[in-house]
This record gives sequence, C-alpha cells and structure tokens, in this order.
Amino acid sequence: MVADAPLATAAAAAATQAVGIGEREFAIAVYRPKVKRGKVKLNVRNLGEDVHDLVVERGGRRVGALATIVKPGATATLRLNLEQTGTYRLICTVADHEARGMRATLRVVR
Ligand SMILES: [Cu+2]
Repeated sequence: MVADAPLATAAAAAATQAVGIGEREFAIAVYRPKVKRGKVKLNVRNLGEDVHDLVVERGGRRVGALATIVKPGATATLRLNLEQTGTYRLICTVADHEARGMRATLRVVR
C-alpha cells in the first residue's frame, strides 16, 4: 500500500544505516562520512589491486574489524552498533597501508 511507504522507509533508516566504503592504494573513501548513532552496515569494496582490510577504532580502541581480508574487486560487510557519538577512525592494517594513506574518519552524531 502506498500509504504505508513513508513509515516503512523511516523504520528502515532507524534500523541500520548503510555506509559505502571504497578502498584502494592508498586511500579509504567513506561515501557517507556522518551517521546517527546506532546500527551501521559498512559495505566495503576493494577498488584496488592489493588486498586490504578494515579496522574501526574510537579513542584508540578497536571497536570492530572485518573478519577477513578483502581481495581486489571483492566486497565485504561489517556490521557495528555505534552507540557512542564522536569520531571513529577507519584504517587498513595491511603492511604499511595506514601510513601510506589508508585512513579515514566516520562521524557519529546524535
Ligand atoms: Cu590496505
């Protein structure tokens, strides 16, 4: 029913926010750099030619990581419940990739 559509859309948005992430040598692009606190689904795609991973930190502490490495052209999903507002760091921990530029931020707001 058309009348139900707005409610369904609002409920879905509150449930999980999708964040597209592109990784390549040597950068991490976050296509939705600001989300509301709560459940997020990080959709990671390796756009490069080397393998990459993804670790999420806040205040120097790891809050999540992909379970596996992401091969070139592959995708992986990381689901997190980000309850605390603030700036989260996204990094690739493969070799020296972080130092070479594979770091980005995701802001979580109320
Ligand atoms: Cu990497």
